[in-house]
Order: sequence, then structure tokens, then C-alpha cells
Amino acid sequence: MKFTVVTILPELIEPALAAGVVGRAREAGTIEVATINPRDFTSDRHRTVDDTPYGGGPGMVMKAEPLLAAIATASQPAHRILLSPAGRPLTQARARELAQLPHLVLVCGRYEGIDERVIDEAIDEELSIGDYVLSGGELAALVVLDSVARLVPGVLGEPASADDESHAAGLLEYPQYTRPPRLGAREVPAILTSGNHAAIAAWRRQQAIAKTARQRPDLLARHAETARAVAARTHLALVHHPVFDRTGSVVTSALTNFDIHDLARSALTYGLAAYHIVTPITSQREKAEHVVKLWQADLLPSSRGGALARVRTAESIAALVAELGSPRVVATSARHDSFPNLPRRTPAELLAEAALESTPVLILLGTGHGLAHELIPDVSCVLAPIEGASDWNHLAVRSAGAILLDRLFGARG
Ligand code: 4GX
Repeated sequence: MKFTVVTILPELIEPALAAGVVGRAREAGTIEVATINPRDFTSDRHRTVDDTPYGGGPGMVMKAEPLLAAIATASQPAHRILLSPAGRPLTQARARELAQLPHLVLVCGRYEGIDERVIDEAIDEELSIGDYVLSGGELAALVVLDSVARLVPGVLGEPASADDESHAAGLLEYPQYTRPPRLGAREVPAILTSGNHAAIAAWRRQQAIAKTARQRPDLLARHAETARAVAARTHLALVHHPVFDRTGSVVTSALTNFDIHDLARSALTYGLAAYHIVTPITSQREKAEHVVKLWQADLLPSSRGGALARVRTAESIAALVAELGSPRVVATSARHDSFPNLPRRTPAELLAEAALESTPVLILLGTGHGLAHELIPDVSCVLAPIEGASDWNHLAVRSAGAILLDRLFGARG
């Protein structure tokens, strides 16, 4: 595979590519790296590559002609990438795709940027290496080159080492150890010297999930396998008591058909263990059970494995908590002032915490004007309210429930 770096500072690029994995791959001829300097495509005495911006403003802009000539010389043909803070973020997935291509041209801007017409005319893709500002595209080009080159077949010794690692599986790396077995008071975890390969693999996986949960809950939230595993032990409860009415009194709200149906279907869609309708009123529970039976017969005659058996009723939150063993109970609220002493969690943080445990998760959705928090013990955290553009949350409980489930368990882009 070939890389051509278009830069007015080739001396910044060259030394970084002489050593290590990339240096060896160049020596072996597995990859080829060249640089092209736009300054060599100028015709004035001062070899000018920059000029003042039209419309005014600070700094300088890279001129179009030398850059276009350099890119044209570099690309015969090639996929042309501009490094820019305005590009799409580089990901391991994109690096893997780029490693399939025969030739990448990496265009490095300096100053305030480059004439926009160069992008229109001669750039196929803009890439950013992160949301911070560099003094030029060269270090970003080196990052792209390094991350792509090591995925080119033959560059890394062992073909397994590129897949096994961080990000390939959507998780951060497990911790590594080498001799000596004891470093001061710190010993190598005994399991790694046990010789039990299955146990070592399981331990490493658990460590990788724990590390990801702690450092990058956002990454873990995109990890489909984790989301599925947590969803499968998550219970959703629609709480009709104790809830507030509009005046702040604690009441028992009435069952509504829409809430039974819509939340049951959301729960099924996101693969939850069960959906529970919680009301102390026996006739209301009977009504809920009746509605579910009708629906079961009506909509899903061939009901795979009794999917709707996953809609259940409970007399109280306490009864449900007892039935589930010791679940992690999570409250939800549209208001910032309910459950005032409990920690708030974003959906990604909750998923990350739950991934580290094996206990069931019970998410409480309040009907009426919300859960009567003073009367609900055993809650471990509160999911932060859904923030819309207006200052008041007008969502129906079934809408809020669907949004929360999607934020917790939905597949991301
Ligand atoms: N990930 N910079 C590029 C100049 C520039 C601006 C606009 C082209 C268009 C960066 C990043 C980055 C700073 C490199 C501005 N060139 N590049 N440079 N972050 O911050 O890629």
C-alpha cells in the first residue's frame, strides 16, 4: 500500500516514519511512503504558498494553485484525504476500510486552512483525529498513516494481534503484565499464571468491560453485546402507586390501555426481560391481564415462546422487588427535584454500571405526575430527565419510556 503526504513541512513527517512498525514495513516494502511539497509547485521568487483571506480576518490561507498541483502529482490515482478539525472523526472502523485501498494521499493544511476550492476540486474525504486544534495537518496525517498502515496485511507480525485489541471488539484493552511476578507490593493476578486458558479469557473480558465502563461509558453503550445482555435482565415497571397527582397528593392512578400496549411493545422491541404493571387495585391488575390475553390472541396468534408472557402485573413495587431478588432499582423522573439524595446517571453510565453486575435491573416509570419518591425505598439511582427544547417535559410516560429504552439499549448510528 502507498501513502503520499502533501506537506510544506516534510521534515516533520520523515523522521516519524523511520522507526517502529511503520519503519520496518517501509524497509520490507509492505508499505511505501512519499512526501510532496506544494512549495515545489510555486513559480514566484519567494515560493509563496499562503495569502491573506478574502473578506478579511486573522491569519493566512493556503493558496489553491500550489496545493492543487501537488495533489495532482501525488494522486495517480488515489483516495485524497484532507486532515482538518472539520472532518469526520477517524475511527478504527474507518481505518480498517482505508487499509483496503491501494493509495492514500494525505493533504496537510497549515495556517488558518486552505482555499475551499481545493476541497471542492481535489479532496475525496475530510478526516479529523479529534476535537482539538493542531498547528497543522502533519501530526494528524501521521496518526492516520500509523493507524491504517498497521492494518495492512503483513505489517504486524501476527495477524491476530490487530483484531484482538482495543476497539476492534468495541471495548478497551484488558490489563497486561509481564515479568517480574512481583513489583514491590504489586503481584501479577494469580489467574494469569493458572494455565486455565478459558478462565483467563473470561477474566480478560470482564476486565475489559470494567475498564470500558469506568473510562468510556459512551463506548460501552455502543457495544451491542453488552446492551443485549443487560436488556435481557432489565425489567420495566409502570407504576400506578405511589404516584403524585397534579396537586402533589399521593394517589393511585388509573390504568390506561395505551400505556399497557405501547410500553409492552417497546419492552419487546428492546429485548427486555419483562414489563410489569404495578397497581394495588386487584380489579385493575385483572383488567391488565385480560387486555394482555386479548392482545396475545389477536396480534400474535403464533406467539413465539409466549413473548407476551413477558407482560406481568404486580401489587406493589416492594412485591416486585422481592420477586426479582435484589434488583438494581432505577427511578426515572421528569423533574430534577425528585429523589433529591440519589445519584443521577446518564443512560450510558447506567448501562456501564449494570454491565459490571449480574443482578436484574428494574426501571420504574411513574404514571400521573410522577413517582412519589418519599414512599419508594431501595432505589439506587435516577435516570436523568429527558431534556427537550422547551423547559417543561410534556412527554407521555409511554413516550418517555420508549426514549429511555432507546438511549439505553438502542443501536447507535
Ligand atoms: N484533526 N488541524 C489542520 C489547518 C487546516 C484547517 C482547515 C485544513 C482545513 C486537525 C485535527 C487540526 C488544525 C490540522 C488546523 N487545514 N486536523 N489545520 N484536529 O486540528 O485533523
